[in-house]
Amino acid sequence: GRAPVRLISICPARALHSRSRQAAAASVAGERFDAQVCVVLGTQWGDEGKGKLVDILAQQYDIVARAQGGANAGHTIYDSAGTKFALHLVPSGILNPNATCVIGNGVVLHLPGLFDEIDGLKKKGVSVEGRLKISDRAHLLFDLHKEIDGLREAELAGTGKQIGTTKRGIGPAYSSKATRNGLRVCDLRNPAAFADKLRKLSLDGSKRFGSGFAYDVESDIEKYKGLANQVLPFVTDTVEYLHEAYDSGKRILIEGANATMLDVDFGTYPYVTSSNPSIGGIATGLGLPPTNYSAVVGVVKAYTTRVGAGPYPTEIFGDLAEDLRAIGHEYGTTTGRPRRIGWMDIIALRYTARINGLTHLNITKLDVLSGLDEIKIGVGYKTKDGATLRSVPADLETLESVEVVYETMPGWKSDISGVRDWKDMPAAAKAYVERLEELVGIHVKWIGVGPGRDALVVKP
Ligand code: 2SA
Ligand code: GDP
Ligand code: MG
Repeated sequence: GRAPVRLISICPARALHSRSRQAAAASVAGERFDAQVCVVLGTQWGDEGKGKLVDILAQQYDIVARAQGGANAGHTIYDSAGTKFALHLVPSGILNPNATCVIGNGVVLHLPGLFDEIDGLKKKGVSVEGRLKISDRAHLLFDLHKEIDGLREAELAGTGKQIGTTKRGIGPAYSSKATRNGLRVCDLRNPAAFADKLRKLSLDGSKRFGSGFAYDVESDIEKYKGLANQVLPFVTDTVEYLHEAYDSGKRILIEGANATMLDVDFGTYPYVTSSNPSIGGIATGLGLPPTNYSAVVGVVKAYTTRVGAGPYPTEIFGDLAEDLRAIGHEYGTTTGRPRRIGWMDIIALRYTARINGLTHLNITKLDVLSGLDEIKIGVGYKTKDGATLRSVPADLETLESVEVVYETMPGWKSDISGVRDWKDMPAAAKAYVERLEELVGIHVKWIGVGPGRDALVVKP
């Protein structure tokens, strides 16, 4: 049975309201993080809590940039007053009024969605004017891409092999980019050529999907005349902007979206997203080279979750999964879908740590595990023929059939959501974090103990 004390951590806004808390939030990440360029990446299947760390670190950075993905991403953050924000395209640095946010060339951009998001921010008192820069090389994601996403998923439904996409048009938009018939933000500067290219793109959709393809290209062409006027003031050459900022000593924080196990190259293909949420996608998505990165922080949930279909070796079912889902609020930030739940997977984490060259870890949602009698850590994959795998296999048949070897550690009974100092952490919680650190071989710098800005422990 689980101790009721765990339910306390459900309320995110708890005790976040006072002014003194706001002051505390300013230094919650610890002393100034000594990295001129810091990259924050998801190390599992997404929703590790990247947005929260980016929001906190943004207080120490001049620029916060997104490099890949689109509005499939959902980053939930709470400001110091406990107000909730769900961001999709706008970088999670936007709540810091001193930060300039950049949407890089690697992002696929749905303009109506972007302006809805900007309106939503405005209603909550957050203005993006003068602090949002959008790459003129970014590809545009149109309603036609969303429609194709839905049509493809519907086709796959018959085979039982749906990806479980967010239906935000991500795969089709990156397909257009790779097919070389996509439209870019810079195309908005030339309305006649824009209209011509969009008609050609639409024709491609109707050839492939026939009468099932209901996209009204002419009305979208009209709509984009207005959207072009709206967006062009934000548009710039972000490669030049970022390099000049870097050369003048400005501090740049890069926010990864999705995660390496969903990477189109390294993830559980085809159950992946269509970008590279790993370190390479940061370089291609911004034009800022890896030799400029001084820290690569991997965000690691203390357990794992996955939304969408695909292999998931450490998945948990039944009451425990439901319990963790309820306490951790494990529902999609974009779609509201329940997330699948599992134990920590060290084989996958070591694999993603290697690929990304991680320098630090942020363990998140440790509070959600409070009250468990024991906690499992997946430390090995055994194949049907008895072999032990040292890394994540490429083929899904093997991955789906592995037997996970677990280590079991004792849990802790007390609520840790109020802990702010490593020395106040229960011994069993410390032991769990230290064991993860030892298994992955990378220093854990931050530990999340709640969704609020102040709910962070800096580990010595
Ligand atoms: P897509 O839409 O083509 O990128 O979907 C392909 C796969 O990638 C997964 N994916 C995600 N997984 C976790 N979180 C994501 N963002 C939202 C969130 C998800 C939501 O923050 O909660 O609200 O459902 C995200 N975006 C894409 C997706 O589930 C597919 O497995
Ligand atoms: P992202 O996609 O990686 O930015 O993560 P999401 O925002 O989609 O999902 C993470 C969820 O966990 C959000 O609802 C956060 O508010 C919440 N969260 C982040 N860190 C913590 C933590 O340390 N403890 C708890 N309980 N919740 C957290
Ligand atoms: Mg998310």
